[in-house]
Amino acid sequence: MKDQQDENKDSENKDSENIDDGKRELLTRSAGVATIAGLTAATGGLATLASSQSQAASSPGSFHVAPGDLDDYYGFWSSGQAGEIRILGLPSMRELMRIPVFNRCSATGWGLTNESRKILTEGLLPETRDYLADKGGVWSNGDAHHPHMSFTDGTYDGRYLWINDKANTRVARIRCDVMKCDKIIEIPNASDIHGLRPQKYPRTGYVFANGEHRVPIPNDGSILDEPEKYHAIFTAIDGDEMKVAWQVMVDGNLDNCDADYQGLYAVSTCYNSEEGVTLAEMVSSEQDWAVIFDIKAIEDGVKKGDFKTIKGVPVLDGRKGSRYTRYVPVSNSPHGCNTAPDGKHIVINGKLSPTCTVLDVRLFPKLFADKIEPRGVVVAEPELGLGPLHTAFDGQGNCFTTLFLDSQVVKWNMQKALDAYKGKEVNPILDKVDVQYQPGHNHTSMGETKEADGKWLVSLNKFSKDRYINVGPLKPENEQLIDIGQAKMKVVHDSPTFAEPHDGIIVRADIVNPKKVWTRDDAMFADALVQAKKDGVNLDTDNKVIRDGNKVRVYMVSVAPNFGLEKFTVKQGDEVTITVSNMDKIDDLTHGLTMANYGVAFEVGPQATASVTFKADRPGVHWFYCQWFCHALHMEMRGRMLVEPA
Ligand code: CUK
Ligand code: CUA
Repeated sequence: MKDQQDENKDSENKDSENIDDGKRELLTRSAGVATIAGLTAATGGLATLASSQSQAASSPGSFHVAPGDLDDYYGFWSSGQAGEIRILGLPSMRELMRIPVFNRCSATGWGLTNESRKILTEGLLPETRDYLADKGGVWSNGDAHHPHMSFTDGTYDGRYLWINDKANTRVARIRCDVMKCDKIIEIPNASDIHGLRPQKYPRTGYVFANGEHRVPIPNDGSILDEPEKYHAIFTAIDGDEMKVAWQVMVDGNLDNCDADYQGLYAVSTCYNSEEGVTLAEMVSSEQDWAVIFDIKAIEDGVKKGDFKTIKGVPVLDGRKGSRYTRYVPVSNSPHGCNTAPDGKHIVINGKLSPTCTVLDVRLFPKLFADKIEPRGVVVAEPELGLGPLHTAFDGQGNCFTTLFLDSQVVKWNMQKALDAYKGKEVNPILDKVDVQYQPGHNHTSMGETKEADGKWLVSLNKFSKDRYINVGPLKPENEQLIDIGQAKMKVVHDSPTFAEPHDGIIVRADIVNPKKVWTRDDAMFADALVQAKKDGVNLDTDNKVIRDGNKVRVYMVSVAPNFGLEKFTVKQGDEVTITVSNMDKIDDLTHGLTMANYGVAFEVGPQATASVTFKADRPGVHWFYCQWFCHALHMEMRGRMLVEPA
């Protein structure tokens, strides 16, 4: 028994050593950032509040989902530089599906099929399309940070998800009925879309997207090393049309954003109010801003023509002094921006400051009427710990903030923070729990809606270090499930994940109702249907080869375990389009088509049609086969493409 205790103690020590190492490392790395060193002393005392390291006992709110049982929530996770969206089940934290968006996908053919290439190219700016012309035509990377669902009346409605691409300045939409991306647009005049949030009320509506990095507008080479002429842009996208509705030019740059529950305002965090281009310049000032956008005033400005049309979209001037914006001073380099489910408060997370700044949206009209100073909308500023990045909510007045440098999540009470700001002697901090290690985003079940239910919190930790058996120098991230159903938070599950979910949302399962099979008239393959009609082909029944000059269109039906054609012949140099319709009606009966040694592979879901076009420039016998294990005779589900030498 004693041995056991010693062992536990040893591993506890090991853990805390590792945290300290991490902290030290990160602090040293940011040594140039003078403010951080100062903050250590300021908040050192809080460390004693940290709850115990031991997390051995299982939680009363059970996270265990037995084999065959279903999860209560969907998790929609971003994947950072992997460029996709992942669907998880919660509380089990099992990864259920991946939705390719900004990446290429070997399994589904995303980026290769005609249907996906249309989505990946139709929303590009003409100059980007030109740039990509000799590079395969589509971007093959993305940096997906912020997945958020469409809202109706302050809560999720299960229609769409939107996500940003920081790498190539895009915003994508995912249809939740089939869990596939159906639109991607490149945002003009901005550089590197970061923060993204849909309007919560009355419905989405606008999707707000922050251009993070400042660049010349237009960025055509006429201005280069003159940073004072760079700008950052706030964009409102019409989420139904997937078109830019309007843009607002701001001072400083933009980081994260959120919308209110009234449909009147959006708020963005702004770091680099200094408008610097080097690290030292960007953190030189003690103060940055939260920028508030007055949606109605902006819409009015658009109506009245108070804008410049740049690259086809109305751009309004929202720099300081504009009637469209207000700049609320907050401490240096704020990061997360989170609207509380009470509909009244927006939390600005300090990052370099150990504090969060709470804004009261009910005071915004007064601010825009110039009846109060910008700081007049600040109603609380609790000191929470080192490196506050993002805040989530339980719907019962409590907030959960990730502390990147402290490797902790802190639970604090909004009312107590408001009282403390008014001078009452109360400590808003209720609890702290260690997480492993360095958390970025966190999210509570339904936490960004008015239906926040206070059951689960997930902390998305950037470092896993020693939590898993070593897989080499590149380590997984560590996502931890935390039971927040009781006064004290409890970490109940570790879940490794590949690079690098920044953000996720946890949606009650009853809100999301995807189809089990496609419907034959789905817009996703409407073009294939049009072409088939022109060719006199019935996609549902016909197996035909149509020659049209050096273009060959091959139509096949697939029904397990058969392709409709056992072979077809083309000439070397032909442009071949293969269109496959999966006429199996059974739930989960997916087929695929892989053309051997041609780099061609794609998924065809039940009742779906998918197509791919390639040049048959390699003569010989090429087997095409189904790569989705579909039947006892799956291996036999294949045929030949015979390519006659030129
Ligand atoms: S950002 Cu990554 S941890 Cu892109 Cu939402 Cu804060
Ligand atoms: Cu069809 Cu395997």
